[in-house]
Amino acid sequence: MAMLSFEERYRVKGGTLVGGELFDFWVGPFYVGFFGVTTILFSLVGTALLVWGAAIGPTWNLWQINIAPPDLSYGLAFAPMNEGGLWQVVTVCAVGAFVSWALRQAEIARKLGMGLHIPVAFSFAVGAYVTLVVVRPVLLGAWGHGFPYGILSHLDWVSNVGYQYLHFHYNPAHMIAVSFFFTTTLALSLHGSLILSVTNPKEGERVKTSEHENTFFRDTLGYSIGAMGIHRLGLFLALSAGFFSAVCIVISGPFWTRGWPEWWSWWLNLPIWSQ
Ligand code: UQ2
Repeated sequence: MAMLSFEERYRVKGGTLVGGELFDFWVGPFYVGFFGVTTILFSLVGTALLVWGAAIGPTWNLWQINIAPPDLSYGLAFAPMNEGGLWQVVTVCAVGAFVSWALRQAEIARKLGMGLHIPVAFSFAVGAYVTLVVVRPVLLGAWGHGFPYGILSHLDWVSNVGYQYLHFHYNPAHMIAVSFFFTTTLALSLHGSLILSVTNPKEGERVKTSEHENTFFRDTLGYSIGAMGIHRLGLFLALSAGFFSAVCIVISGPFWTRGWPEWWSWWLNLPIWSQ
């Protein structure tokens, strides 16, 4: 079935979480819905505020524009607009837009009778961002612990926070997150290359079958994880990468304040080493 006629047939009413049939319509190819409207509103307001912040700031240089969180002395209070209040409102808009987007995905999945895997997966990315700009700052008692919105400034923030713990690569959750990121690229490179190798043959040759896919990996590794399995593995690896990234930053400060290399002294302090 041609894609466009499929879409026509599956443009069904219902499945909405909020607003009944009020926003239950399409504009061109796009489903609108209540959360489409809130996504647009939050993104437009947030983007306009970032541009306003650039306008009242010292530079239009795209790399150097910086919308910084309030000074630590403001704690968890509201700050004046030009002293970090802008960052606070932009953060509300960003969280509002990301959550709206996840709920719009959920509504579309419900309409199509699909599982909620996509909004659940997207929620891990949103959760990592919320951990950085809400959860960790709240646990540390000041919005000033959020990261600044700017291309170079957020890189400086990552570097500074890393050095605050001497050597962030000794953070055990960071180690796990990095391992999951690399394993994700391994899994997708195996899967992407396998699928292209069987479905994109030379001119005049036949497309190969799932038996070819299984046999290739049984011949090389003695094991094939299967067509469903590789996607379950990929989702698990990717979500774990995002999850452990959030864990590694939220434990830095709230649960461990010294250098991360020192955390490993638990190993040297095991009773088995004492004479
Ligand atoms: C596979 C399979 C696929 C695949 C891939 C494999 C037919 C189309 C890539 C091979 C994957 C394995 C053996 C798991 C590798 C483990 C890690 C942790 C990267 O068997 O089934 O389906 O795409």
